[in-house]
Amino acid sequence: MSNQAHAAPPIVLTIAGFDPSCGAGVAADLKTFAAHNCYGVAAIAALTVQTTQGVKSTHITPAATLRAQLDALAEDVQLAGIKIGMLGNRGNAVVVAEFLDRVKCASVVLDPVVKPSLGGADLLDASGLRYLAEELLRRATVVTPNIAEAELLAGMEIHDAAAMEAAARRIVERGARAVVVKGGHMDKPVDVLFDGTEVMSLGGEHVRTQNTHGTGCTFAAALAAQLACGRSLSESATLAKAYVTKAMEYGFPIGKGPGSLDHFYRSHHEAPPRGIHEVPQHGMHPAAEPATR
Ligand code: PXL
Repeated sequence: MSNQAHAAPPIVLTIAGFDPSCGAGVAADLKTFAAHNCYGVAAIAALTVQTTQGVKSTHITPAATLRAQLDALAEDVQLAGIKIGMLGNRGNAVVVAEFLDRVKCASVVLDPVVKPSLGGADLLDASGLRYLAEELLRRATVVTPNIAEAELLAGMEIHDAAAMEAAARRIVERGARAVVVKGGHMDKPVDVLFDGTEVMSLGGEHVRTQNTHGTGCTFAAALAAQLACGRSLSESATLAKAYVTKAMEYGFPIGKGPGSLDHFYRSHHEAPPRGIHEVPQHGMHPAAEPATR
């Protein structure tokens, strides 16, 4: 056993809900961080009972317990980035705003999760949504609503690309530093990035797949990982969209509802199989190779 110390990868925190089917929420975030060579840590804001077929119930973590998880983590490790997903209620949204004020992390992605896309129990209560819009929005580096969430945050209906841009501008007027309005549910799945100065369209084609569970969480987590690695917002958003698209293309069914993304498509489908292109030089079994980074 080697006792040499390796440098830690960037540590990225997700504050979100747990989905036992592991398609969405904290599990999707941690897989995404790992796929980006980041070390993921997590504070659980809610436990959901859900399958690939939908959210059956939610059990929100008491605010004091969420605060204790966050404070214990921040006291122990240096956070390179934070991704915020399902919070459940206003009490937990307040805990997160106060935490962001204390830790002053440079990269914070806020995914304003309100309803599960498959239907079922709400993931944030009405007063929590108001608090998110008034207080959390302006504490984030970037906020990543889908169309339904952008309609709520901007207070307008969105039916086309022009309305997506108008909503993005309104969300920034209402306090966000930057926003990506995700157009995955539109005829053309183009995302609109607005950073207060420039509007950028992130192009895309529809992936014909049923395996879409957790795409929103995965996009926000990939964005957080890229920002934590020091990339610019536009580059991070472009790379995050490309990652989600590929992970969807390689998705697979795991149950009766929409299937999982393949968060590790790069190693499953794009890396050369070990033993064919890479011959260990030391004569040991490959599993006994010393770790390298
Ligand atoms: O995709 C939104 C989302 C976020 N977080 C959790 C979820 C869901 C959707 O189901 O379950 C825990």
